[in-house]
Amino acid sequence: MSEKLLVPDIGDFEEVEIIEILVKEGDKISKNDPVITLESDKSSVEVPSAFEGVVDSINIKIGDKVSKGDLILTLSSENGTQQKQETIEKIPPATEKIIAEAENSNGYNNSELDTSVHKEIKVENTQVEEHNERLEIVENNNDIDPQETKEWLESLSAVVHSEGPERAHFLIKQLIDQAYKEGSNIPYTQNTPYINTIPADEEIKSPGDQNIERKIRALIRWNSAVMVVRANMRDPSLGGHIGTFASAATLYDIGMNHFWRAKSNKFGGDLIYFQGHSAPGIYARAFLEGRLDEKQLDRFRQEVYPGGLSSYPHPWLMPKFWQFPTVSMGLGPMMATYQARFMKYLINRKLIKDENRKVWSFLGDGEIDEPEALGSIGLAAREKLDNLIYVVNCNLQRLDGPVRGNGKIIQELEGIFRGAGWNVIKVIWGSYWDPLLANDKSGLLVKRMNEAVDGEYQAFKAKGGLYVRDNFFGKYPELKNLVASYTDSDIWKLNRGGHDPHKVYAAYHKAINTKDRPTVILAKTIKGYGMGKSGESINTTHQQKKLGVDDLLYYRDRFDVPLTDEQVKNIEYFRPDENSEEIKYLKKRRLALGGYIPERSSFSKPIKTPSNDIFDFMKKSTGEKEMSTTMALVRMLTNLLRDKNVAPRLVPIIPDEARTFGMEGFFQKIGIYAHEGQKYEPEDSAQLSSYKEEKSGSMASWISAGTSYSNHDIEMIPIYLFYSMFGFQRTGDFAWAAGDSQTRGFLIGATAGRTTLAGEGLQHQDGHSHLLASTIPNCVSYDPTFHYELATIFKEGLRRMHEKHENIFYYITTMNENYSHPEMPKDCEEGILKGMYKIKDFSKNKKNKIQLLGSGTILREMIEAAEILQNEYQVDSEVWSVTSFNELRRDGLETERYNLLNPGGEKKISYVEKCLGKTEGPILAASDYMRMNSDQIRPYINKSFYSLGTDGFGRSDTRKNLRKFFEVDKEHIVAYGLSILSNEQLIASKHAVDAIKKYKIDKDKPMPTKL
Ligand SMILES: Cc1ncc(C[n+]2csc(CCOP(=O)(O)OP(=O)(O)O)c2C)c(N)n1
Ligand SMILES: [Mg+2]
Repeated sequence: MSEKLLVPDIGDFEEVEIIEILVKEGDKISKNDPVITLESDKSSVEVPSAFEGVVDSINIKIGDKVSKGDLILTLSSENGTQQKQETIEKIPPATEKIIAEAENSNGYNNSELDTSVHKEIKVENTQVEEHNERLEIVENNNDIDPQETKEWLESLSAVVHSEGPERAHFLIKQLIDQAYKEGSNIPYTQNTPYINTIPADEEIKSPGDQNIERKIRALIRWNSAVMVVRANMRDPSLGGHIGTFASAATLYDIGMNHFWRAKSNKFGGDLIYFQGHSAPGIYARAFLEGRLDEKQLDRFRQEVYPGGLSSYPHPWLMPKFWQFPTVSMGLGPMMATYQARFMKYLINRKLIKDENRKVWSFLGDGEIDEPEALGSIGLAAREKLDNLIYVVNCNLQRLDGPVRGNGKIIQELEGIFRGAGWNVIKVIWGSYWDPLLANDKSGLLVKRMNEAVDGEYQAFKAKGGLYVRDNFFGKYPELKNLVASYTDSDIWKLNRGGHDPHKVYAAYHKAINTKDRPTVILAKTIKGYGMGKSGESINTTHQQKKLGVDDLLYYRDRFDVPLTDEQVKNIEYFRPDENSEEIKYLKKRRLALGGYIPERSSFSKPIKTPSNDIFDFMKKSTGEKEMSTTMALVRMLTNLLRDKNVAPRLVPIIPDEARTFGMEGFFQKIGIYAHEGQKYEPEDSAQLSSYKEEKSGSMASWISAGTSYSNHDIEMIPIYLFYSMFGFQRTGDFAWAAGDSQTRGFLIGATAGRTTLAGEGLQHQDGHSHLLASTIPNCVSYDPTFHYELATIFKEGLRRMHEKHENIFYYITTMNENYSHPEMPKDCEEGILKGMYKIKDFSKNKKNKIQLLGSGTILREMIEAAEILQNEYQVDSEVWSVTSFNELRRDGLETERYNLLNPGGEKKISYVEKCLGKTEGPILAASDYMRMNSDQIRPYINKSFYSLGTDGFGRSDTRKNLRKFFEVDKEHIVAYGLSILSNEQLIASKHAVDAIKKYKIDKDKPMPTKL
C-alpha cells in the first residue's frame, strides 16, 4: 500500500521554504519521524510523517516553497497506519538508556526505609464523646427558629453516622444547588468553624517516645536561642532571630523525627523548604546530630572567614548543607510548588521513579502576604500536586506586630486555599482543649473561639491565665463555669495546636496520605514561645536577639533544660553525651528515615556536549536569507533535539510567547507539559503547530530543572525563553535565588534590546536586562549579533554547565530583527567567548582611524556607519563585535585588582587592552542597551572612549525611528564618530558639523532620558 505525505496545515503561512530534507529514498521511517524542515520568515518547524513505511520517492528539494496540500513524498507501507501507535509510545532507546543510568546512579529501592510514616494508630480518646453530641446545638443570634434548626442538624447528624460524611456533604451540596436555582445567590462558605480539622478521636497517634522527643526539642530550642545570643554578645550588629523558631520548633521536630526521608543511595528524598529565619533551630538540631560543633555555632552569621554559618538557608554559601534559599519571603513557597510540579514532570517523562516523595514548604503567616506566596496555589491544585505540603506557621505576628489583628489569619487562609482546591488542615487547638471542647454542650466555646480575633489571641498569650479566664472565658458566664475547676496555671497550659506534637503528627500523617490535592497545614502557634516576658507573644518578639540571665533562667526552667545556674550564666550550649538516650533516639530516628536533613549533594552524571556538526550549519553564511537570532536559536534547538544525549534532558520553558518567538514548531515536536495530558481537542488541531495544553514556564520551573542535578541527581538542561523586558526586571529576585541555588541552565531574553521591537512601546522595550544580569555573580551573559556567535556561546554553555558542572547560568539575548548572517570568520571563537573580536577592518584611506565597538543589533549599524565613514569621509575604522560587555568588565576588574595587589610586579593586561591597546584612534562603543552597558569597559583601556546607548523610556514606532530617537542608528554613529575625531583634534570640526546637518540631527533635542 502506498501513502502520500502532503504538507499539512501550517497556519497562516503560504509558500514556505524547505530548508532541510531529513530522509532519503529507501529510508524506513516511523510515524511522527521528521521528514522536512520548513522555514517562514519568522519560524522554522519540522514536518513529521503521518505514516510508517519506506520512502519511495521524494517530490521536493531544498529551497522549494510549499503550501498546504503539496506532495512531499510517497511511502510504501505494509501495515497501514494501525500498528504505529505503539511505535510512538515506545521510549527511544537513547532515552531508555539514560533512564537506566539515572536509576542505577540512584539505586532506587526504598523498601528498607522507615515505615512508621504509614502506621495508623488511632488515639484512644476517652474524653471525647459521641459525634452527635458534638453536632448538637450551636447558639446563633440570627436563628429565628431554633427548633427547626435542631431538626435539620439532627437529620444531618444521622446521615453522617449512618451513611458517612461524603453522603452528608453530597446532600448539603444538593441543598445549596437547589437554593441557588431558586434564586438564593448566597455562595457556600469556604470556612469551617475555628477548631481543628481533624477531630480528636480521628487523630492518628505518633509512634514516637513523647518523653524523649520533648527533651530533644528542649535542647534544640535552648541551643538555637543560645547561638543567637552568643553571636550578638560578640557583636550586636550580627542580628538573628529567636522568636520564629521558638514558635515553629514542634512543627520541624515532628517532621524530622517521623516524616522527612533523606536522600540516600536507595531513595530520592523528601525536599524541605525551611522558613528562612528559623535557620538557628535547624543548625541547633544539626549540632545535636553531631554534624556541627560548638565552634561552628559560635560562628553563626560570621561567614567572611571559613567555617561560619550563614544567616539563612544559602546553598551558595553552605553548598553541602542548605538545599533551597528561602529568606526572601514568598519565593520559598512558589519554588516549592514548581519543585513539586517538576518532580511530577520527571516522573511522567520517566526520568525518575515515582517514590511518593514529598515537597514541604514552611512559611510564615506574614510571608503569606507576599504576592508570590499565594501566586501559584491555583496551579498546585489544578495539577493535583499531592506531593506538595505547605505548613503555614500561624503565630499571628509578623515583624512589626499582628498579621491580622482584627481578623483571623487561619480562617482567611482556609477560605483562600480551599477556594483554590487545596486540602486544608487546621491545627488550632492543642490536646488540653480536647476535654473542654468535648464538654462544650451548648456550642458556646466554639462560638467564642469563632468570635475572638487574632489581636485578642495574641494578647491572651502575652498576659497570663487570669487574663484568659476573665477575657476569653469570662465573656459568657457559662463558659467561665466550664473552667471553674481550672487554676490560672491550668488555663495558661491550654495549648495551641502547633505546639502539640500529637496534633501536628496527626496533621502531617493526613497530609502525606492525601491524594490528588496539595495540602496546606495552618498551624496556630505563639511567636517567641517559651520566652516569657522577654518575647512571648509581644509585638517586638521578631527582632529579639538578646536574652538577659533572668530570661535565660526562665527559658531553661520552662523547658527543663538540664543546665546548672552557673552554666546558664555562662550561656553554654548543651549537648548530652553521645550515649545518652536523647542522642541515641535522635540518631536512630534519622537513620530510620535514611539520613540527615538538610543536606545537599549531587551524583548526577555529566551530559556530553554535542559534537560540532549539530552547530556547523550556523557557521555558514545564510546568503540572501534573512533571519533573526531568535529564529537561529529555534533552528539550533531543533537540531539539538536530534542529539540523543541532549534531547531527553532539554526542558524548554516558554511562558505563552512561543508564537511571538517563532517556536510554535515545538508544540508538536516535544509537546507542552501538562500533568494530565491533553483532555480536549484543540481548536486548531488540524494545524501543524496546533496548541497543546498548557502554557507553562516560570523562573521557579527553571530553577527546579536547573537544580535537578542535586535534588534528583539527574542533570537537565532548562532553557527558559522570556520576553526580555519581562525577564530580569520582573523576576530579578528569583534570578538571585537561582544564583544562590547554583542553577545551571539558559535564560534567553527574546525580543531583546530597546529598538528591535518596533511598535510595542515603553513597557516592552528592554534596554537594561544585561546590566541586571551583571549583578548576579554566577550569571554569564551575552548579546550576540550573528548566528555563529550564538552557536559558539550556546555550545560553550552546554560544555561548562552540563558537561563540566560549573555552577553558573547563561543569559543570552536574541532579537526578532531579520537580517542575513555572514560566514563565521576564522579564529574568532576565543574572542566570542571572552567578549569581543575584530569583525571588519576598513583601511582604504590610511589617514584617520576610529575603533567602533558594536553589540547585538547595533553592531550592524556600526558596520554600515563604518562604510559611510570610509567612503564619504575618508575615515578608516576597525569594527569589533562585542558579544559581552559584562564578561569584558569582569576580566578588567580581575586584572586591575591583580595589578594593584602586586605593585612592582609584572602587570597583567586586560582582554580589552589586549584587543584595543595597540590600535589607532579613539573608541566609540554602542549597544541597544543603556550607555552604562558599554561604559563598563571604559576604565580598562588607556584611550579616549565614548559611548552611545538607549538610555530612556522606550516608545512605539518603527525600528528606524527608534534608533534615530535613541541616536544609535548609522547616521548618528557617523556624525558622533566625526565629532569624536574632531574632539580628539584628528580632523577638522566642519566634517562633523556637515554630517549633523546632512542627517538632520536636531542638536537642541533634549536627551532621550528626558522625553
Ligand atoms: C521579601 C522580604 N521582605 C522583608 C523581609 C524581612 N523579614 C524577615 S522576617 C519578616 C517577618 C516575617 O513574618 P512571618 O512571615 O509571620 O514569619 P514569623 O517570623 O512570624 O514566623 C520580615 C518582614 C524578608 N525576609 N523578605
Ligand atoms: Mg508570623
